[in-house]
Amino acid sequence: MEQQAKKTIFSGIQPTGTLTLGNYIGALRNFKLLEDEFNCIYSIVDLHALTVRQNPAELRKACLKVLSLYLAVGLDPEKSLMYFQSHVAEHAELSWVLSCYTYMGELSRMTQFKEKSAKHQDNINAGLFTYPVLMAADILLYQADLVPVGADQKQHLELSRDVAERFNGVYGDVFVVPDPYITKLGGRVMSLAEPTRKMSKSDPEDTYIAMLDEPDLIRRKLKRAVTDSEALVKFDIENKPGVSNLMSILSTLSGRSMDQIEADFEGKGYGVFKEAVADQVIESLSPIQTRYKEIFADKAYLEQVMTSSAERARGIARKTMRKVRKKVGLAALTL
Ligand code: ATP
Ligand code: LTN
Repeated sequence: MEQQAKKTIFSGIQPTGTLTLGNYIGALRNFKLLEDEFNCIYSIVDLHALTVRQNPAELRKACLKVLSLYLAVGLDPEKSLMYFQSHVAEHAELSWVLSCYTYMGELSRMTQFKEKSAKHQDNINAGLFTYPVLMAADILLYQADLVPVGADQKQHLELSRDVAERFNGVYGDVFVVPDPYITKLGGRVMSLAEPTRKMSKSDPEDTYIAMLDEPDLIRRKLKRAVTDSEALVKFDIENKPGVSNLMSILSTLSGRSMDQIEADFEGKGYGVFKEAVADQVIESLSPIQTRYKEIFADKAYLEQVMTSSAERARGIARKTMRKVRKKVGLAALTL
């Protein structure tokens, strides 16, 4: 039988702050699960991070931290391409071209733009507004079929599809139109303090669990997580968002079903339940933390992964960009 080419997966994580349990469950964990079945490209989207003011030294460190975490969850640089967005100039170039095929009205409707501009009122910059165009450029440059992201990114993905279809409509089949790949369970881990909002690494420290939090801290944070006064472990997002969020975390990490969790904690109260969630989170994160420490200390290895990945990524990006330049009518320069 003829072997079908593997589909391409593209995703990215911003090197802003420290990665959370939300990033792990919604993104990183799935990245690893997809590695064998797909041709995977995972970017560290450092240009996106510039939409919010960053301390240069901290940003540089955060980039290496994310790469180390990619490797610590077990991603294999021989199989998955892990590279820094800013190392491939074509991202910025395609982003400009695509911005000429994206409407102001579309960008103004993006909830993330509305949320982020409310949060950073002193710095509502044009990059924050055109953020989704750069994201579309990321995806379309690599002709990705599927994009695994948390549910919060669905709207941005729909925009990427619209822009790709619009461009293809004018110039023929230049881009693969990407499909979202959103896992149902754990697609959205919620804040520990306000369980109706997503857990976010740019929120205050006690509202999230960081992937690198020490066990004691994880326990303390979960103990303080907002629940309700019913003392009943039951999955009901509407009326019991806090408990449901903790149940989702436990279920995704342990593989236990919601029914099973409800049965296991019947009549047991929230103290015991929260301890069990903490045990599971610690058990899932600690092997990653151990590997992370080794990898982050090995700067030569990180450098080597970074360099060889950038080369490979550039090769793919260059090919798409050549096609785009030709299609839109930019004169070819043969050097
Ligand atoms: P910020 O909070 O600074 O906006 P973020 O964590 O939302 O950052 P990214 O770092 O770019 O944004 O997200 C990386 C990936 O993690 C994306 O695929 C995103 O969908 C996913 N993700 C982020 N937060 C959550 C969450 N609470 N639950 C599930 N997935 C999440
Ligand atoms: N906006 C995304 C990060 C991101 C991304 C991408 C995700 C930038 N470019 C391309 C998937 C594909 C976020 O999660 N905040």
